[in-house]
Amino acid sequence: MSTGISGTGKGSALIVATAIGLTACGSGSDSGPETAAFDETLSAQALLDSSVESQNQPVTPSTIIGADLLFEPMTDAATYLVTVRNFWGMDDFPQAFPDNAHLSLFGGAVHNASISFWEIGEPPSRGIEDMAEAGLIDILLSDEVTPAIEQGTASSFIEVRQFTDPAVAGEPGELQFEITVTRSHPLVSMTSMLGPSPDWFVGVSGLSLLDDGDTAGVQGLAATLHPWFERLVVGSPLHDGGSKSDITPVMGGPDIIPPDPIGFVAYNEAAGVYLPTDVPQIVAEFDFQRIR
Ligand SMILES: [Ca+2]
Repeated sequence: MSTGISGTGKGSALIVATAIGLTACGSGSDSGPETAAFDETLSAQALLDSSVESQNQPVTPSTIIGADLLFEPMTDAATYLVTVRNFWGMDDFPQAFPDNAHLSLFGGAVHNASISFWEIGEPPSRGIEDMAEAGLIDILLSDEVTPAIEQGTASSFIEVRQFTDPAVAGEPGELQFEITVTRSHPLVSMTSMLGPSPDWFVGVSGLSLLDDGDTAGVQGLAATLHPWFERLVVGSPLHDGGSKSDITPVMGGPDIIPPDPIGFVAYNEAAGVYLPTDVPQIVAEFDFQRIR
């Protein structure tokens, strides 16, 4: 039985919402997390609790209740409003917190399972390295996403040339943009440098906007059978791109050649410094809300 809390299958983030989330969450005040120590489990449970209350009947997260859906769940295409929330701020990450803190440009692709642009535990591509070190997305888009589009494994760019503000007094910085996915290309990979930083970034890799429910892992096989999420909220850990060795939020520093595998870095509150870690620390959130 599904719990509604499942991994992406790619290890980069945590899925916390379900196909029944949108109307149950309401459209009023933002009930999102206020700190970097966001607990995805609580958030998911809150969504599920409110879903159950509003429908006054027990549901499982992958249950589709037609009357509560705003959009036909089995369409070929779905368009989402993506809200990025940046939790990186002085209050929770005080060590050398930069005056010009931001998330840099967002780059990536809508694609299928035949291609991957980055993975935890794998060294970064040139495009991902440049994104993580410099905040630039041109190599990623021109040398990696463009060939994928030409080969049919990707359907479109994700290219958002805007910065996202840091969190201030518990309020995350926000950025919004739209993406359109299709059954042939239902996956999203996108990244943005935590700026300034040596090679730290946020993002998702191969995140499916189809609700795989209990059949996760066979999405290619069963894509036609899955509904689109009405809303999906994904926490992004702070990733270490593996190509720079410094560990304070400052640009540049010594190179690691060849690059280490992509991993995690986290602000250790007790020590008051950033440290390499195997434990993901959420610094941003991507909220996918279906709008068409
Ligand atoms: Ca590094």
